[in-house]
Amino acid sequence: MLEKFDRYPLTFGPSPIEKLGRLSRHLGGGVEIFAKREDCNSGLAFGGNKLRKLEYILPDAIAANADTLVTIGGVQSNHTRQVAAVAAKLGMKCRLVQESWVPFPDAVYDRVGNILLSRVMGAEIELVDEGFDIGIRESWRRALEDIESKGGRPYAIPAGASVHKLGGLGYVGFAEEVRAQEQELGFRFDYIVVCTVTGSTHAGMLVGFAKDGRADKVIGIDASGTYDQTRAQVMEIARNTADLVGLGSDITDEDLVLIADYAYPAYGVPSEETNEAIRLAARTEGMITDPVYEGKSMQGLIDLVRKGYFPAGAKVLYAHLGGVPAINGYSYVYRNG
Ligand code: 5PA
Repeated sequence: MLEKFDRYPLTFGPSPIEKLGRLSRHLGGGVEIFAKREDCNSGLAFGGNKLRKLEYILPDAIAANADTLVTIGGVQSNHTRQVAAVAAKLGMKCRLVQESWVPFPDAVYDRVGNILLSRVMGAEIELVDEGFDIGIRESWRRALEDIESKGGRPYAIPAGASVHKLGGLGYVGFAEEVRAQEQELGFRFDYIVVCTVTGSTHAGMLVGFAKDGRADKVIGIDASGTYDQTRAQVMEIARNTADLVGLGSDITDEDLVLIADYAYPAYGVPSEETNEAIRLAARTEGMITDPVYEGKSMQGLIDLVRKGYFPAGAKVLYAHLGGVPAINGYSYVYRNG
């Protein structure tokens, strides 16, 4: 589906799929859980889902002769860290707008984890006191204008690389990669579980898995806490991406499964149940998930298995999208494990 698009390789190649046998058994053994490890997909500053998206965006930035990548996120954004890494790798400048999306009181929240890594990689960081919003932000527009006014050549990447014309392609590629891995494994996954916030990861998967009739088997776990806006954004990106790749069929509202139940108490704030899920994955599999994104989709996965949402014998693929560095911003929560 992606042959006609340029791709700039930023990842190691197909990310590994591993069976989470101890976690599956702990949850009763009725469902087989696997993880696709997008969290170790690259050597660029710990990797993650944004690199797969950026592989299809970077050729456009290079063709535009840009000299500065400009993007936006929260203080502990994984996305901004990955853009900083890509800019360093390509010898470009990087300007990051980091807003106060998370009302989190840890004393070193803006000193450790992702933001620390972005600073070390040489990104210019502007901290802005604005709340959470996955849409286009004024602060980001101002940063673009500022660079232009100083004679720079900025390239605009929206939050999560999502509302960008090429932002959905990477996760169409994810679906194709899973299909190839299924050939080798000798079976098909019945469900794919994914964490959804700015939407292009889920949207790309919808288009990629629509090709073999599995769009509605992609189970999105909302971590934004702004369900309606996220749902609308996933749908819009999915429709645009379907057009772009020439899918030949429509993505419908019924295809989009997005579960709101695990985003509480707020974006970026883990509930006690999220923390229990993080500990369980860590203690059964040595697999680390973060309190903002993957811990919430892990919580969703565990709860859905316990509730019998997946039929007996189902094979469920948990997309581990990265994000581990942010756990350092939550040191007080995990001070005793
Ligand atoms: C993020 C996003 P989408 O934004 O494509 O829906 O992906 C959600 C997601 N898991 C899931 C991890 C580890 C993520 O980092 N992160 C954002 C960020 O600024 O880091 C875009 C919000």
